[in-house]
Amino acid sequence: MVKKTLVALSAIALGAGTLSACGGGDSASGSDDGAITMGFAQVGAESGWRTANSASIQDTAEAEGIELKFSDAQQKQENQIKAIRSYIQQDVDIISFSPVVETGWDAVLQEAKRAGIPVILTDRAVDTDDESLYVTFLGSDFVAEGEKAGQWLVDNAADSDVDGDGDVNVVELQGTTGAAPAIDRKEGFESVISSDPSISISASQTGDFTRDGGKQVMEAFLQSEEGIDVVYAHNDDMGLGAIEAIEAAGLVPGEDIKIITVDAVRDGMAALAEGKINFIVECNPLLGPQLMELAQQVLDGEEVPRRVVTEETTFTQEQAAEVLESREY
Ligand code: GYE
Repeated sequence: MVKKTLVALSAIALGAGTLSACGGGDSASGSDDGAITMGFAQVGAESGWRTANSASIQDTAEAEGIELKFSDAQQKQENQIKAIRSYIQQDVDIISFSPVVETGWDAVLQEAKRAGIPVILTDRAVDTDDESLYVTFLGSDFVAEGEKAGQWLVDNAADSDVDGDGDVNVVELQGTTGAAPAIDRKEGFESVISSDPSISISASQTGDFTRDGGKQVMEAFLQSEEGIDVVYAHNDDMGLGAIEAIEAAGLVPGEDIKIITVDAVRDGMAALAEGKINFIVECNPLLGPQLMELAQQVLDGEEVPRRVVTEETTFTQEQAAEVLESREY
């Protein structure tokens, strides 16, 4: 296979059909010269987490001599599907992607299967009845992340009843509607807080995993909701947007309103260490090394586990202050 340089393709380039003529013409079963070609269809660049994730995948591919075709779908499923189709046309050795939402992938995954190109899911899961459509899924346990967030709130319920009315009134900033981490982080959180009748979610809306989205939804909540004690944001970026809205309303984030988020990217950790966030559940974006190793194993014909779960921890304000300096992302 001809060695090409790492290509970053925008969704616009994909739309313009610039990829269709680049087929290598060789088989999709690994390459004779040892160089693997991977097509990676990324969700977008919506958050600090995503930026770190993309960098990890691109840097590892470069270090390992893997030829990476990388596309940014700008959080649109249709763009991801186009990208995957273009990788099939180009006859890459292996396809990986992080599905923006869970459903609606069967048709394009069938096409990859018919072309004999293995697919590795990374970061987010798909909802399908046909398990043969992907080889393995590498990523976090999002339900467990939601449970950890809920457990902190249950353990700190008395302190979190900021207005002292006997009820812990939570507003939730959900991730992208239909995305695995939004569905699972909600489910995990709700299942744990249900053990404490004083805690309830009074409003819940999507902020699409972006800082701006979190800010706008929080502004609306501050207008419509009485006595908000806690914000549960499905990622740091939305939590950081909520902080801006809370400060603009003349309130003190972390004190007047407690904030729980997921990810533990550097900006989130800095806000946690500063006292503006109260608790962060870690979600590790550095999936590049494990992904490239899995790709190599699959193309070498080795058995790989169906599910590879990344290991993660949680951070309090004190713990964030300790590790902030050495944080990798
Ligand atoms: O938590 C969020 C990002 O899928 C785990 O997507 C990922 C999530 C992450 O936009 O910040």
